[in-house]
Amino acid sequence: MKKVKITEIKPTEVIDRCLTLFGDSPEDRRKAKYTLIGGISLIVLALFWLASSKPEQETMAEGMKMAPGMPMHMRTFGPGDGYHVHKKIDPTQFKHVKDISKKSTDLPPPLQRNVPKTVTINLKATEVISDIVPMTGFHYWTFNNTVPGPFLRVRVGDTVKLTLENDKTSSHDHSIDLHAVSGPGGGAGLTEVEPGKKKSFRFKALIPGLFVYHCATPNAPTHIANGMYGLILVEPEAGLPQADKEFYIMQGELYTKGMLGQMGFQAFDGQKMIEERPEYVVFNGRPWSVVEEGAIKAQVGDRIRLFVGNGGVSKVSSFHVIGEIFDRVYPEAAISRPLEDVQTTLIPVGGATMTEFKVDVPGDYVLVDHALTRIDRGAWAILTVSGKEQPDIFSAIEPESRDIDLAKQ
Ligand SMILES: [Cu+2]
Repeated sequence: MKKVKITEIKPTEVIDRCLTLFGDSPEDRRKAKYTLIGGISLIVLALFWLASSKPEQETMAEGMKMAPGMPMHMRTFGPGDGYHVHKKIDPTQFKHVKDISKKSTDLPPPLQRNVPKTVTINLKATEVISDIVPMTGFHYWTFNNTVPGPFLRVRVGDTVKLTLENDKTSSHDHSIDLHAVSGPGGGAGLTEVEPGKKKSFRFKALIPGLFVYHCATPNAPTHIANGMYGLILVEPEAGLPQADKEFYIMQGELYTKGMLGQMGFQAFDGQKMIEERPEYVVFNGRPWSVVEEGAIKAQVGDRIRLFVGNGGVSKVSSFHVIGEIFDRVYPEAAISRPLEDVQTTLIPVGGATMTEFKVDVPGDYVLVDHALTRIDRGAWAILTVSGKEQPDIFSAIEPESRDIDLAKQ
């Protein structure tokens, strides 16, 4: 018998020899050939589907709902219409904003009227590129090109006509849910708007308070984590107690693919967001925003009011000013029930607080989330108080020998 090397057999001959198993006639072999090709195709397709739908985390429960529009590696039990499909974007296609952070001093003064009126508010949803820290770019989504968005100020009883325009360059629809609204979705459903379009709605501000607003377009936490949040103050009929200075601060989180401090353009990381592991926790959009030239400035004796919100989307803030005690805190921004003499106050995610205090001693005060490791992630600000020293309240002294002896006992 002639020996045939394996390499001398052509693949088509192998197929032909296999097909003889299904019959001798050309018709039988033709049918078998198509059946074989069909079968192999089905197996390849099944293998591809299995490989692509395999969850990243083996611990994920089976039978989870996979929402439409959700990428294969992301699964959710949530009621929304799917985990965020983060589109790959080209950073050169978006407007570059030099400084994304909202100035803490950029807010309207107290309203000087005691009657309600109709107020018109125009906001623009934009997607821009800006630096989290120098050399670390990010695709921020904003209201009016800053994080947080504009501080809105109305009076209880006002009718607010709000228009949201979505910039034509946006890669997503956007919307606004204001917690000051009494009505479904806080306005989100009525303002969900495609790029290049506008939507308007009207609401009556029934309850005074300091309220968060944010984008609520699915996947809502993604839109918030990219920067779409701000505060609206609904002043009570009699206004707020007089303050010498008011400031606007909002805590937020950034979820980047690269670790804290990694340079280069950073894509958003949805997996870190769902695991509540922000790389940055910031005041006013980025680290170092309310520091140095952005620091809050006051004089000894000033009565300061801080409007502080928390966009989140995950971390409750334990807000504290190192070296000060709040004379008054409006917990969770409930204007009718202030607390007095408070050291640290909680700000829920999607909530706000107002703190008031008189600064007695000059120097630099650090504003923090007292979950203090978050300072390393960016959650700190500086209040610089200038004026005459107040040694009767605060000063260094020489230790007395009798005190030292007492300490040794
Ligand atoms: Cu949005």
